Amino acid sequence: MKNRICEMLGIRYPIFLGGMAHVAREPLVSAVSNAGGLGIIGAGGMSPEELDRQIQLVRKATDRPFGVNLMLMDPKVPELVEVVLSAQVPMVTTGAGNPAKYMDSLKGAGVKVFPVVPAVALARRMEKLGADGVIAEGTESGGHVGTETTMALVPQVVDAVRVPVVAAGGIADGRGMAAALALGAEGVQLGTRFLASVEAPVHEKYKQAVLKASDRATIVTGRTLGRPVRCLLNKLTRTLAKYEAEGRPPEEFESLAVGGLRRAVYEGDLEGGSLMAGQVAGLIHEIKPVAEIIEEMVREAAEILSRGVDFPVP
Ligand code: TUI
Repeated sequence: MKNRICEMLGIRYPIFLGGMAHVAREPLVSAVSNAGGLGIIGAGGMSPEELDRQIQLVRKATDRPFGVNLMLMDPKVPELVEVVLSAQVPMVTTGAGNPAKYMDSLKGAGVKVFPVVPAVALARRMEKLGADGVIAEGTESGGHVGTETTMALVPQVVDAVRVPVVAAGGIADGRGMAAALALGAEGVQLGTRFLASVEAPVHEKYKQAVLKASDRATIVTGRTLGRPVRCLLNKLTRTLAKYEAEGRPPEEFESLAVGGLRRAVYEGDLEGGSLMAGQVAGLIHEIKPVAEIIEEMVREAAEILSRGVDFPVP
């Protein structure tokens, strides 16, 4: 039986590139699609013109399917949806909010929609509204996070919906992919692993910071303000955590945090930037080409899943 996600989207492997704002752009997006996964343009922080240009660049670099991620806290989402529709982008993922008000226009145009869901209730609502699949993302992820872990969330979402589930958060290699499939997911989405790739258009210092990270190198800040974001610990995130603990006014937090992701991605500002990364940063020891990451992951997952067990089966 063929994998439902591969069949629906016309891809070889059920591996999505996380739609990371400022990171999931050309040439990373086409590298993932050309390697048999699904490249996804992170439209967060883009103008409609920039998104249109990125779509054209991806189309020049690959004939394979790709998607666009809409970061729903972005006030420009309605215009970005227009760009997606007029460019006939085949699939969209959404994050950091409820995409209900865009579902009809996207589905009406034949766009496949995979909302990121941090909880079972939203997964059910999205399926009712016509989502083609859902991405169950655990709190291990980098960037904007929910509260539930991938290990606990994925099987609960799998039990709650009939559409295919993609697991995200805490996956960086074939072991993680095998685990996700064992939990009932039919695909995986990776961000941090692809950020630390040769093709990621990210400052070298940011990539090196991911390689240096240990298991406890990340922290979530902004939960008390309703915007929980996981980043590598550095001067900025330590200060933000201190401001929150002291109950300082949100404006003080915001004035430090604003522009943090741009400082990390474009300037490699290791102390003043928001180095968004997932808990798997500690698992990543080498910057590799995307095709190698994908091939190794698929081979490792298949090998693990073909093993028997070393205890008696009752
Ligand atoms: O969206 C993400 N991760 C992100 S977005 C982002 S951009 C950013 N830039 C600067 C500061 C802050 C953010 C960085 N990382 N992941 C998908 C995701 N979606 N995780 C959690 C959710 C989510 C949360 C609540 C999805 C839906 C939701 O619904 C709430 C509701 O309205 O029901």
